Amino acid sequence: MDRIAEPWGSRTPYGSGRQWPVRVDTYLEPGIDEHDVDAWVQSASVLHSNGDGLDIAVRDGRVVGVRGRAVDRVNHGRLGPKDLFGWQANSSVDRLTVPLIRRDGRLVETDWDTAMAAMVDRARQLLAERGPSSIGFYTSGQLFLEEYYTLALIGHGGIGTNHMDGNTRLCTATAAAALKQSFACDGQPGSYTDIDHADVIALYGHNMAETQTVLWSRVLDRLAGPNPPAIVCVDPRETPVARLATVHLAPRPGTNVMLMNGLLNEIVHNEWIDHDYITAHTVGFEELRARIAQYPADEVAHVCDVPVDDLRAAARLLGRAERLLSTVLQGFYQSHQATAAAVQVDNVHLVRGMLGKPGCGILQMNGQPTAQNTRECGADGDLPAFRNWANDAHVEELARIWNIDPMRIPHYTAPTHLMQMMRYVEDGSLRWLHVSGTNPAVSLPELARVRQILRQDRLFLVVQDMFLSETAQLADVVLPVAGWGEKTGTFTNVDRTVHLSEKAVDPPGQARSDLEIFLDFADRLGLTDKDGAPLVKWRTPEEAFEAWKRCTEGRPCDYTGLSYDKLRGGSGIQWPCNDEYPDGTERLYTDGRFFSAPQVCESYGRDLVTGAPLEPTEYRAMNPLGKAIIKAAEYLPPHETVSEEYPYHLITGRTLYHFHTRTKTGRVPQLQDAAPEVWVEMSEHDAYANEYREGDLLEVGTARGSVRARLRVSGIRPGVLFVPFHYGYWDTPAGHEPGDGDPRAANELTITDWDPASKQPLFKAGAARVERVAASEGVPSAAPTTTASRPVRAGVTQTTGGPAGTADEMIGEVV
Ligand SMILES: Nc1nc2c(c(=O)[nH]1)N[C@H]1C(S)=C(S)[C@@H](COP(=O)(O)OP(=O)(O)OC[C@H]3O[C@@H](n4cnc5c(=O)[nH]c(N)nc54)[C@H](O)[C@@H]3O)O[C@H]1N2
Ligand SMILES: Nc1nc2c(c(=O)[nH]1)N[C@H]1C(S)=C(S)[C@@H](COP(=O)(O)OP(=O)(O)OC[C@H]3O[C@@H](n4cnc5c(=O)[nH]c(N)nc54)[C@H](O)[C@@H]3O)O[C@H]1N2
Ligand SMILES: [Mo]
Repeated sequence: MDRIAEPWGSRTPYGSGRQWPVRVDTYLEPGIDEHDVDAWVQSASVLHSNGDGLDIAVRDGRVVGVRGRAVDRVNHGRLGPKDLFGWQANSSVDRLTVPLIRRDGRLVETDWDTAMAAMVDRARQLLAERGPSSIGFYTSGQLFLEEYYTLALIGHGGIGTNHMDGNTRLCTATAAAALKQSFACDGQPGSYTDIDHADVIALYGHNMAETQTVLWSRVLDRLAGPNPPAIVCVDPRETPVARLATVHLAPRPGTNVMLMNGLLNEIVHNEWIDHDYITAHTVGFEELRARIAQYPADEVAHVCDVPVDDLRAAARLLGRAERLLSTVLQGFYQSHQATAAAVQVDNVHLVRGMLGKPGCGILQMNGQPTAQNTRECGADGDLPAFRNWANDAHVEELARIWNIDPMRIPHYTAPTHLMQMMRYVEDGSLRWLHVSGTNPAVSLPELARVRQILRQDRLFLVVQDMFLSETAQLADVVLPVAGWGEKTGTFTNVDRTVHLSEKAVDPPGQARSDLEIFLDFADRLGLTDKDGAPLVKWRTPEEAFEAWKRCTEGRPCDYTGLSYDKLRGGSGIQWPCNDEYPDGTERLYTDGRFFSAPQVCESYGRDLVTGAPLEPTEYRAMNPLGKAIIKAAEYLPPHETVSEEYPYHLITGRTLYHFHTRTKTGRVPQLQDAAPEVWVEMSEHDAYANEYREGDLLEVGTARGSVRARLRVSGIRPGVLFVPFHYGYWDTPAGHEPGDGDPRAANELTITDWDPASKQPLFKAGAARVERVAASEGVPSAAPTTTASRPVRAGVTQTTGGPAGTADEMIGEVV
């Protein structure tokens, strides 16, 4: 099957409460078939958060393909287009293979000793002259658990800086913040198997069809089977999810809280609620009831600009569902009032008592493959294993595990979030920044400012990457890393499933794993514990994993029952996994018990409007018995909104075929050809009003900058523009400066602003104008036709992969 043309593959229908059938997807390099493969090495996908289990095919020391793992609980053998083809990026000719160092303004090749010494010398000097707060770490949602835990120990316990964050700040900070508000602790309550049982599935700002393609196949198979679930979709674009929805609400961007309050008001007003559950297991219901009463359906429909009948229809589905599954992602997390909106989805479940039972799940989704681990391990600034920085007993316990003085672990205030770290770099207090596995020169908002900040002479910038990314091009030292398939480690997906990913092949040239680099860094800095022994007490991934297990003992994310051996051979396993739950745990909160007791909880919560952390005493007074917390929120108008000068709402996001800044997918022919260049989506209504045509070259401008892109007339809501954020400048032809000449990165346009509670930047909340630069001459834009960017008019060539995009499917029992 051509899996570029048919991203979700063949249907294997199944009914409510049944097992999702197995379908094993395989793609091998042309000319290779299964018996040419020397070894199949166990792993899982790292190009999204779904965690599709797969085996890597190796021949002559090279990766030659992948095959889905039939036994894995996540995918039952299926793979998506990025899973099938994305691995080819590993063998690109332009991988980084030796360290680079800046000399006389230019990056030149060097050896590991010189590169590491430069980085360590500068860190030492700054520590002596300016202290730990001059040092910062910015990591990823794409490394392995073992690497994050090591980095967290070095940062929190060794150097003692509070300036540590992950690109999870841009990604799933709001998922964590919402879970901390509602349950006082991170960790997804739900399970993917809830799809097998649900009678209503609600997707809030989540284009699952494009961003977790295999999870969407599971939904498609339910839709094709007996007793299909109803689908509620909340998204201003006509995504593949919206097209199959029972009710599609396409709200005005930035009005999610208004919409949620309206839905909750309908649900509560109609008494579609579980009073016993509310009384036994929650606090805060009366405040919610009073708040949402101020959001009558007519007014909500007006502000959100959705038909009031659709609003009521959606509320009825949510209110009468017997098994409700909700998923939330960037349409909420990166929009105005992110945490407040995401929390209202939790509230729907709490007032309906729809939690901890088959089909009744909340998935405050992650985006990146290992984002859960960034958060768990504390590489995002939180303390490891969901410890509470504001609880001295938690800090002392961690200090005991690490054998250091508790005062060495910064906990005087909340960890510094990335946008604040960038500000510290800008004003010169942060002078040494280590960036691993992320490309901020494309993925952060307001790129002109970001480039200026990262380019400063007084900043010492270290970038650890597989490729010479836009960010690496600005670095003082570039360290070449081993990527997925070239190193061993574990990672955890959205529904808490832990997978082992084994090393299949050697990395190119002198590249080293992130773990090896972190260990070398700690050694060279001479970091020690309070007895003078080396601070980091492990050398291998498996030893790091064993150390992590000890750190999680007794915490919500308890890994003590897992081991590399246990993760080998079968399916991934969901945490908590310990003596009590030796096979892992399908759902959290099954008995209405939470991790929210004041002495246990990870967080005391924050004010949703100001973001101020609650004091321990305030939390104890509010939730002394450790129940779930129903937190009401008022709707506030967005900071930036449309005006005469900037009449369109601008939202940004993804397409099915690319991953982020394309450092991998842009190097894979099947994926790059499916979505070769940036485009801008506009409704037919707006195109007609402006006399624009499909394929016209438009300039999209905001108060920050501009981007040139060809027009795709799509099913997007009138008044809204969409620009995918994948297109940076690493493949800019020689002689062009990134950002000059052909501005195409969506983040040239986006605003420096963030949610007060989660500190997640607002990538989907801006005002823009457009003008035409050149007419199309009848040539359509190159945007994919299989996805949300499907053209409204015929005449655009369909997106296909041809023979190169063809992969095998085997439907049936376990092979
Ligand atoms: N193909 C692919 N898959 C990926 C990734 C990728 O780059 N490519 N990245 C992974 C990562 S890290 C992430 S975080 C996830 C993201 O996965 P998603 O969140 O599903 O993807 P996005 O396209 O960022 O945004 C989802 C939707 O939000 C809608 N939206 C915008 N503004 C609003 C609003 O105000 N209200 C509402 N209700 N909706 C709005 C957009 O129209 C868009 O369709 O995907 C993961 N999977
Ligand atoms: N406008 C706009 N901006 C956005 C978003 C949006 O929707 N709109 N979404 C935001 C979201 S949700 C996310 S997650 C971010 C993503 O933004 P980034 O994190 O900047 O995106 P990536 O391209 O995934 O960058 C990861 C880098 O890590 C490298 N890498 C891969 N594997 C490894 C490894 O094992 N070790 C090391 N050291 N490096 C590795 C890759 O080559 C790549 O350069 O973008 C955010 N920015
Ligand atoms: Mo993300």
